[in-house]
Amino acid sequence: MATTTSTQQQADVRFTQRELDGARILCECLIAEGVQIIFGYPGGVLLPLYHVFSEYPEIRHILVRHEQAAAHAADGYARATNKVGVCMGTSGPGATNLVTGIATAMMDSAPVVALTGQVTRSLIGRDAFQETDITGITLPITKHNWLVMDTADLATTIKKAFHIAGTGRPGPVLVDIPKDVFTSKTYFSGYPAEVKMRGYNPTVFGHARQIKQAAKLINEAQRPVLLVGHGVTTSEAYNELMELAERAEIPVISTLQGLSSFPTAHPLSLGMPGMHGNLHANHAINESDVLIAMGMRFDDRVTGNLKSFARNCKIIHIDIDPAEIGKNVPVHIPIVGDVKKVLQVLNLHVNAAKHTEWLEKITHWRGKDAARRENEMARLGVLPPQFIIKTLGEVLGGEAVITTDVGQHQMYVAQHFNFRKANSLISSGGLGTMGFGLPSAMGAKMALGENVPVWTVTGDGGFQMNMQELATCVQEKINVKIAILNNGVLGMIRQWQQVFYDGRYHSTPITGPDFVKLAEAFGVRAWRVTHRDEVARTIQEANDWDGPALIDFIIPQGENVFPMVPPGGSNLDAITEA
Ligand SMILES: Cc1ncc(C[n+]2csc(CCOP(=O)(O)OP(=O)(O)O)c2C)c(N)n1
Repeated sequence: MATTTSTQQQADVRFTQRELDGARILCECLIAEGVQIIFGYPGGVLLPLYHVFSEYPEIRHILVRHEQAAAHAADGYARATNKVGVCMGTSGPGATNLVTGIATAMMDSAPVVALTGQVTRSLIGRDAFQETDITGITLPITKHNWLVMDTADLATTIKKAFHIAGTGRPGPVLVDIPKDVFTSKTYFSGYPAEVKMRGYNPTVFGHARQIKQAAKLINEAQRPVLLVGHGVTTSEAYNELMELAERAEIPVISTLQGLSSFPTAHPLSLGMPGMHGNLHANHAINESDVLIAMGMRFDDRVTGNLKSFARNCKIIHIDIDPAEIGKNVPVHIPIVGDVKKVLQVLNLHVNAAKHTEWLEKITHWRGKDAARRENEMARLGVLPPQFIIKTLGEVLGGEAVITTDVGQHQMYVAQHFNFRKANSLISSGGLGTMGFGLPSAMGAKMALGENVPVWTVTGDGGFQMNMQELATCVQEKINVKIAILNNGVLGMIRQWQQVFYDGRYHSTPITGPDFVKLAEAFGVRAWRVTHRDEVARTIQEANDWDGPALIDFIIPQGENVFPMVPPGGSNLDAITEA
């Protein structure tokens, strides 16, 4: 009897000790998950959580100036490290402000957990103040989402959220938490060690027979081409890709997202294909007999008109997401699996080979392309954007990570930056989100630390979409560098108006503030550059500056990105001047 009582008493003590409110449970879970940084913005329903944050100094909360930036920053953090990035917003407007960032992460397969506050459970469905059905809104742009209706479900839901975001094909996951789920208490037995979800079992190892078939096809190929995308980065398959390319002497073509997975200067690198890609890359795909596509999804910006894309070859497609296989192009050998794991086996079966004739043909095309580029550089004025990007690559010497916004400058980076470091380009390719550049750079910088310079290259339009984040950089001491290619227009849209809409430039001239004064008003060091001679020196100075810095490069208006494949056109019909 006495023994029973004492056990009961002990259990009671433990019970009360481990009875926690939802806010503290969430913090315990995030710490157990290894979360060190959350990009967020408070609001009424989140206050119980912000109230307890100071008890958990392991978690650093970065107060952004707009929730969209929180989502992009979490995305940048995730892409830079392949770890899950975390962002947070309050119910209603806070949650909807996250939406663009969540959709961006979804389209580019970035692992993000978005936490949103929700109105109290009893108010859900009553058009309560700041109520939004955020799980409904984000259903098509998340890998999965939950509304947590019971504090007792919080820990397992968070475990599942991180698991889903970071495994298989990475992607964003949203967890919506009502205010009174944060405040009500429950017994917390610790963060679950593992999670089982019926119906969610990503296939990681490719099918052995298909891998062997693929190797046979590669061994017999006369004109093979590798077409690599973001999946190489997410699975960190850089060495395996290099081994395959060099052993079997196969040229490597990269989508925008795959660009930094293979060094630009490598003799086998053909750069980017597609709408603004290299002509020689498009020709090589067209004339290849075996196309080995991996971790890429045959986006229309890559393929151009599908009727004329890769008509003369057999296609091997390696991708972790089975839904990608056969979605846009018919595939001869489908391999579902993680690119790294598949290549590790594939490489065992691929023979050493030389493709001298094939490479000579490509060299011939490449020569024509190089001549076109030289002509382009020669005719350009005092401060051409192409020159700035080339110089940026030279000054930074392969150390830096570059994020971009969306527009002409993004394509100049893709075409002219010399990528030497694996996973050094972070850009919104799938959704093409203006405003991505600065906040994603903030996330990447926080992830990578002091030794890796992080630069964002942005346009004067895109920068104005999230320039308020300069304040975040100053308050939180985030040492990012910003290069604005300032042409006074929404350049890429103006280019389309020039080429396809008779040059009627409606709503594309765009004014901006004096970016140098603006930066200084925020407490950011800034320079204006108007001539080639100042470019290298100023980049070096900004890079060496111990704090956030901005360069306003005044570039000519009306400069265009070539080559350019008209939308819906064949990649072989690229135009090279307007
Ligand atoms: C949020 C958003 N709105 C609109 C667009 C359409 N868009 C694509 S490029 C572009 C112009 C970008 O101009 P700027 O930022 O000045 O860069 P530039 O093209 O001049 O380098 C626009 C409006 C977009 N991609 N994202």
